[in-house]
Amino acid sequence: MKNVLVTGGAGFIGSNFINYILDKRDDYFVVNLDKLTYAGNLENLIPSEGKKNYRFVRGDICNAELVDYLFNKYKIKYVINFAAESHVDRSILGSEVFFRSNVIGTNVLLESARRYNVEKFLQVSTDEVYGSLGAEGLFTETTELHPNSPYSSSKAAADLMALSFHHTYGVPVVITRCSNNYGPYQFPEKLIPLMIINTLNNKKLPVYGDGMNVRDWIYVIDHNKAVEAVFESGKPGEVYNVGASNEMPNIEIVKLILKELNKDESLIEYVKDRPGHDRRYAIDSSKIQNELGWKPEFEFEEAISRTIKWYVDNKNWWERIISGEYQKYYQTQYGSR
Ligand code: NAD
Ligand code: TDX
Repeated sequence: MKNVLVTGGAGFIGSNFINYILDKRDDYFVVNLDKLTYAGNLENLIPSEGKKNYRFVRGDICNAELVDYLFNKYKIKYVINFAAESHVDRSILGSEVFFRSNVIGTNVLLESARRYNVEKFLQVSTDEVYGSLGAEGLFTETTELHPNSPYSSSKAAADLMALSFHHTYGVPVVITRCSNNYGPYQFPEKLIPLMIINTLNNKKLPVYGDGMNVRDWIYVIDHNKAVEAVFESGKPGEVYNVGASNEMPNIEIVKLILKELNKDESLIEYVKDRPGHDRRYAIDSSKIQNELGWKPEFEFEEAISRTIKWYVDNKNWWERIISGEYQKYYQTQYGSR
């Protein structure tokens, strides 16, 4: 049995990971430590609830006493750290909590991992640590780090700290740097779910700047299979880029959502650009493909249609979310449109 502490498992990617891994394998005992911030939602984990090899603990990864207690109680030998503040726009509105959770929290986990001699520590990171690309080229694992937002700089800091724990103390750290994810259970502050839900509600679709910023999209299950591959076979001290070679300008995604939902493009509204908005991300994932045999399996056209359908079919899930704190955030970010 692998006793794994999965942090941030009530968020978008973490919950998809737990549901996926517990469905597939019975040799993982998963302890999910999540603070349940605005982004954490236990409804995402209904498929895993009640499984004998799953426990949920509500708590903060910055709480060293609690983290240490959990390592001891559950004989934790493995960590997968998804927990983070994850939204770039929120990091621009206020950065402090990003450095607390993403940097201090990672430090607390690494300290316990060191004391309890863990066998693998997987830090879930992002392609945003590399900064922005021009019209050409791809991020490789040796691209210089150049984070541009408070969010991405906190993730880069955590990556460097994790690698230093490998170098200094021999903690078997591995890092994944993935591109933009989409899929079920994504909080509707991110581009794709926000645009789907606004379209369904006949609300304006706020496109930043000229809409020509490019992101490289991957279906969340492909990301999670990459996390599994790096967790199982990644070499300590190494970084693995994860992406599905699917670059698209934002405006194309927005138009595709409108088309799938049979709505008119007049809903599109170009709004003030995000400050410091990175122009283009694109990932070279040949290292994980060649060394660990992972490759993306989902075709974008099929997986985005399936994702849109999920939001159409799961109105209850997102209606509860957008009726709460979300309204306050929406007003601050987008005004009363
Ligand atoms: P999310 O915001 O949906 O979920 C984050 C989860 O972490 C939430 O459940 C939240 O409650 C929890 N959390 C936050 N602070 C915590 C703390 N201090 N202690 C315990 N739990 C805490 O984020 P996501 O999109 O699922 O991203 C998960 C991870 O993947 C993050 O580390 C993010 O940087 C990384 N990532 C995300 C993407 C993407 O496209 N969403 C791409 C690459 C990497
Ligand atoms: O209302 C919007 N209008 C708009 O034009 C929003 C929310 C976004 N955008 C643009 C900004 C980006 O160019 O869409 C693109 C995607 O934006 P987000 O969904 O906020 O994602 P991004 O900033 O690219 O970061 C995401 O990918 C990398 C995740 O949020 C991070 O957690 C991950 O590390």
